[in-house]
Amino acid sequence: MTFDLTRIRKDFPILQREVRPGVPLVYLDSTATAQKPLAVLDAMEAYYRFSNANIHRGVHTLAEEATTLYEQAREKIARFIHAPSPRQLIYTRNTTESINLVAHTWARASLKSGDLIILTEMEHHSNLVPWHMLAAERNLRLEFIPVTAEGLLDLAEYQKLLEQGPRLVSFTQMSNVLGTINPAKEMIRLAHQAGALTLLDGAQSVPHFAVDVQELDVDFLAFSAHKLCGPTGIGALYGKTTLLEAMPPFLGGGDMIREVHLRSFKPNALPYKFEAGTPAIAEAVGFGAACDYLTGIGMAAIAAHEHEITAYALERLEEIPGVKVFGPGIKDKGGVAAFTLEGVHPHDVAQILDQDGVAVRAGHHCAQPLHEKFNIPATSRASFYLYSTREDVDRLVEGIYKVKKYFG
Ligand code: 7TS
Repeated sequence: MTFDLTRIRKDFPILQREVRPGVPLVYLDSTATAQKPLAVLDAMEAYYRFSNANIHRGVHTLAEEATTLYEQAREKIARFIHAPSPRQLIYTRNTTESINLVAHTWARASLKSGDLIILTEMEHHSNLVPWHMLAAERNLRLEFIPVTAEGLLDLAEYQKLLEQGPRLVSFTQMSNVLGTINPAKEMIRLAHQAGALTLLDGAQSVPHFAVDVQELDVDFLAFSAHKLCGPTGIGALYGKTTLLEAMPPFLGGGDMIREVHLRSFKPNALPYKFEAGTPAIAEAVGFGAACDYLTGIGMAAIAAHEHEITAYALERLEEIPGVKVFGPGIKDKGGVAAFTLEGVHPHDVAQILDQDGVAVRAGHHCAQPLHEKFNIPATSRASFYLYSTREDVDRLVEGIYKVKKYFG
């Protein structure tokens, strides 16, 4: 199958809009959230128009249809990450909630005072703060794999940290700022060798290249639908069955129980044990449709396209005097280009680019410690996805030259 960029762009109605009359949108903020194709919008609308009902509770036709759609979506998402069984795929609200779920259940039940968790300096706040909170409660130790000047993880330091006998190694497969794609498989192997469990933050990896939980042998994987062309409000946690079965439930309420008495309850089987209350049903349907959509195009083709666009973007950005792009070279980098422009605040860069319809994000991108490491308060960040074009990059570059002119 060939990668037909023109066709793909037609699948995304929002890419046809103008930000202001005569100013077409150049969307370069897919790392924050991806745009949604018609396949996802239609699946969610069809669910509400024809099949809306609460799940797992009714015998009527609509309730059965809704339940089937919800569970079929789970199967699609589980297949998307090559999970052995859909029972291992728990719906959450997003990556953040998936990580919090592991912190509140497995970690809270298993870790004791003095136990060590290894994280990295490039983590998103959602893979830092849950551990800060638990560390304060349980007197845990947190150590961080350093990031090198080029934006790679220092694996020699990682090996040294492993000698301290950590219980968990939790890290991102791809940085949302540097774009660094970490050697997850090898890092997981080393963690296991040291007797630790592993949690992979897949928020930026699962949308952009094929992630196979069995090949990685990862214990937990967290990701969000909205970054892979699905809706907001839903994400997933994958876990190994033995771990999930041994973990206490997370939130209490309807659906997560097998039986309830006035003074006791018995938790439900997997995956329902972790899904309390009426879930995001339409969103689950949209999540499944998004996985189908990406699979239909092919994750390898998507990754190859992003690689080409990112390589082009790096080449063009680096030729602009005063621009510094953070993170490794194209060999180790996904579709993210965070940069500074000498003498101009990143927010001003983003604001002026917006006048030309170019949407980039500015700030610390929820990775403040990483920015502190590089001694900068913020960066402007352009990010790419399957629908990004070379023309998008050209418009970005033209915009940056305008910013330079504006600021003299
Ligand atoms: N982990 C990484 C690596 C991320 O990039 C993000 C979101 C999250 C976790 C949290 O995902 P959520 O769906 O739970 O919010 N990153 C970004 C970003 O870079 N700009 O906006 C959100």
